[in-house]
Amino acid sequence: MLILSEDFFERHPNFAHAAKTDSGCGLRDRDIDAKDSFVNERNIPRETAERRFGALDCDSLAVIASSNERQLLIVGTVIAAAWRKMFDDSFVLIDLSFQSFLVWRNEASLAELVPRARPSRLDGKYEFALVTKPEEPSVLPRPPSVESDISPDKQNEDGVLSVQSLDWRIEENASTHHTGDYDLVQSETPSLVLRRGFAFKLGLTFNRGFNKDKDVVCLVFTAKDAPNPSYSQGTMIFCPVMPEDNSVLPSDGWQAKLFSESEEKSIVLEVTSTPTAIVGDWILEVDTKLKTDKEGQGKSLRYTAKRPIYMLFNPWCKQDTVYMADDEHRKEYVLNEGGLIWRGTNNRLRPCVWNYGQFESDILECACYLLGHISKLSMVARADPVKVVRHISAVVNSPDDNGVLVGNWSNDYGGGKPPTHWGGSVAILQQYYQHKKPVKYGQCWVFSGVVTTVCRALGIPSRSVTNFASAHDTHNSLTIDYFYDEEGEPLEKLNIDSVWNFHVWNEVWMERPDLEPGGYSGWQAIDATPQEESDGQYRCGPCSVSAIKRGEIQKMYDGPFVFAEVNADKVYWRFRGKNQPLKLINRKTEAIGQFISTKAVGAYEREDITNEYKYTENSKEEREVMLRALRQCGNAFSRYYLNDEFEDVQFDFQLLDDIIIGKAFNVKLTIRNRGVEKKSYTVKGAMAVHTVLYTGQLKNQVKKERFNEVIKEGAEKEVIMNVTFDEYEKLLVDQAAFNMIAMAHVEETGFDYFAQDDFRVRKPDIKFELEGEPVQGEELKVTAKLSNPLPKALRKGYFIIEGSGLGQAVKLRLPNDVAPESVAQVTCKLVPKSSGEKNIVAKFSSRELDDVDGYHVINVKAKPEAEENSKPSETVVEKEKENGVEKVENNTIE
Ligand SMILES: [Ca+2]
Ligand SMILES: [Ca+2]
Ligand SMILES: [Ca+2]
Repeated sequence: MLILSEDFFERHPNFAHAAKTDSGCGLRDRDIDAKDSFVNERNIPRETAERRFGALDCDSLAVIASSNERQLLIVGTVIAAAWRKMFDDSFVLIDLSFQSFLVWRNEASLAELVPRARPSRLDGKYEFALVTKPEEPSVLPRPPSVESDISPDKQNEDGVLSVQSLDWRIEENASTHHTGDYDLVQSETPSLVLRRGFAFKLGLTFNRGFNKDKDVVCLVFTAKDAPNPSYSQGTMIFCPVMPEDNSVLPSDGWQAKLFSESEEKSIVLEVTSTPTAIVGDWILEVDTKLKTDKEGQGKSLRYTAKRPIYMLFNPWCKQDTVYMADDEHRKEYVLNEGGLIWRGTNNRLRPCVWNYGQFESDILECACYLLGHISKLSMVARADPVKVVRHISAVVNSPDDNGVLVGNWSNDYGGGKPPTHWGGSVAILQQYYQHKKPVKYGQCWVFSGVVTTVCRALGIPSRSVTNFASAHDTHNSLTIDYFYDEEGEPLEKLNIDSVWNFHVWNEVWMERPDLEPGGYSGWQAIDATPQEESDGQYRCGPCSVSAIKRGEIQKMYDGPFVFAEVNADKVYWRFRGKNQPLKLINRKTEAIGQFISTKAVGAYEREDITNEYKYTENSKEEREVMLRALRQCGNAFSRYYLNDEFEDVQFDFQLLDDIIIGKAFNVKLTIRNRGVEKKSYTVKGAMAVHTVLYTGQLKNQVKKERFNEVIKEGAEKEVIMNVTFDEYEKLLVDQAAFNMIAMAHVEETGFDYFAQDDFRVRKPDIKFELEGEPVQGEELKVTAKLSNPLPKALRKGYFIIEGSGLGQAVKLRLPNDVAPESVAQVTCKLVPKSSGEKNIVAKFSSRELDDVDGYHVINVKAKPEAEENSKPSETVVEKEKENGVEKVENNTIE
């Protein structure tokens, strides 16, 4: 048994990411299968399993998480059906016994990944213990809190050192940390704004001289909002002051070195934070005591700094994952307070000035507030720029969390300012920080402007990016789908994808240790405009721009959405109903994603970054990337599109017109190897025909055949299943409808094909022949004919012929059976009673075939005036013998 705690996921972001993503996509079938078979194979009583696992339904759990080549199955209990619950405040169990059916390489790599894991197995039984949160990591002993309120005069020279004042050395530190522009630094009572990973100086003045042989001074930094500050989570840092020449300093933690003892009672310290420190505001305390005092004995003093220290990301520090090498780039993307954001259309790119103002008053405080007080971002996650920017993309919009800006695209901006009102982020963030309520209103460029400001304020290199003809793919299909009916009319209800004239999002610069190896560092797209939910919240990214260019859409986060924005194909479908295959009728591959624009470094000019996101339109590479992306995409539209447009093996399922009852029919699947990849493919599959009820429900299987074909390079094969009348006769149901299905799987590419179609078994029509012109009151000789479609004789057949204004219906029995393929024929004489358009209707029934009908329209001429009403209305049936049909004696309806 292995027990992992929440903080495992904090320390191993790869795992958390993989697991969370799978949960976001819903469980895959194989995960469910794995879980079920685990339970079944081991005969775990269902009841126990349910108690242990929570409800064993699809919502509850079992997910395969992976880290590079290693995989493991995580089984946990989720009290609520929500996945996040599991990671936020529940627990996760991992059972080594899963290795029997999982790719779990060895325990060594497990141990390496999970240093706190404790494997054990109880008597071969697979026991799971429910373990809630791990014990709180122990906090290092602190001196009792005694305020340093003793005046220096009273202090004995031999007493505990007492801090009298603290010198932030603002100017010097702001210069080395590139933070001199912050309003916080420039104010009359300045605060220290630092970038992590760099050394800074602190001056301390004591009541007496510092004696390194006698005095102990320890700096204690506490992340301001940490609910339970702890050393192990990095939310409480202890920095004992070490002599400058100390060689046993820990190399990976914060350090405080004695820099100089310039004055009698003062010392200067050089403190270095780690490049992985938590970003935000910190409280500094200074603990002092005498070395001779034993632990817990003697007097200690604590001095608390009045103002917080702000710790930022550090693009100047090579060890920080937001490191940016080029100084000009840092000036532009971190320090530049102004910029351009493009709007307009792809015919008219319109640059608009935007004041980011990341150093203005309240902006950094607001950014820290957004990290700490809005929505959920754990303290530990605040050290990770990947999590921080994902969080920013969520909190800059108001849904879910009462974040900064309310989006409004209605043209009615009552109760707020129209999005075009704003010329920068400062007023928005100041208003938000003052009232802690969402500001009205924003659209994409406003959301993006605010995100740039918040990121730059926190030290994350960031820029606003505009994409023209930007797609909004609502299905994660990577296609902008338009549906038309068979008349060519657009189906508005289905047409929910859209293309925006322009859309603005952000790029942030950082490494992606959660995705590497593979080259995913550099610019990452994030998008705060609330468009689609990502794992249950309106947020988007960070999504590696290099991954998008290579079509690797499964790389965290929201690859399909970003890919579609810049390079979806526009696809036009013919939609013929829910159960019918979609037919691709047209596509446009170059329309989406044009002139992707951002402000140039060091100049008020446009830089085109379209080729950062995709290869040139019309190039071979651009199509290859689309193919790669579509193949990773599970969406049904993508699969249809793949086969129609990309797959080397193509399928065509021949749709059947209605067939005449009695006839055999073929179900035909054509498989073609396009030969692009110059190889053979093995295609396995099945075809089946079912009868269908009037309600569309499948009833009986008529026939099913499996196939297994090798299709050589460039070859084409037809797979045919023949269904005879004998096979379907007995299964004919109401309306005589059938459904046919073809399923195929290409072994080499993993492509799955599925198509189905409905068709009807139609009965033949009764045909009519007339002798002479129909005239009112005159006898009309009508012959009705029916060709026997069945491969068997029709017994006890009869026709019923009638028509409006043509007198009583007549029933005409056939004296003999009708042989296969011969024609049953009856003739009768009708006398139209009135003139005008009339219908002659005939019905045919027999033992073998019934409910057959036909009709014929005649135009009855008015009779000459003189003869009107001279004859009685009457129907006469002529006795006749023809084509095996004997005369009919009776002319009454039975
Ligand atoms: Ca939000
Ligand atoms: Ca779509
Ligand atoms: Ca394209």
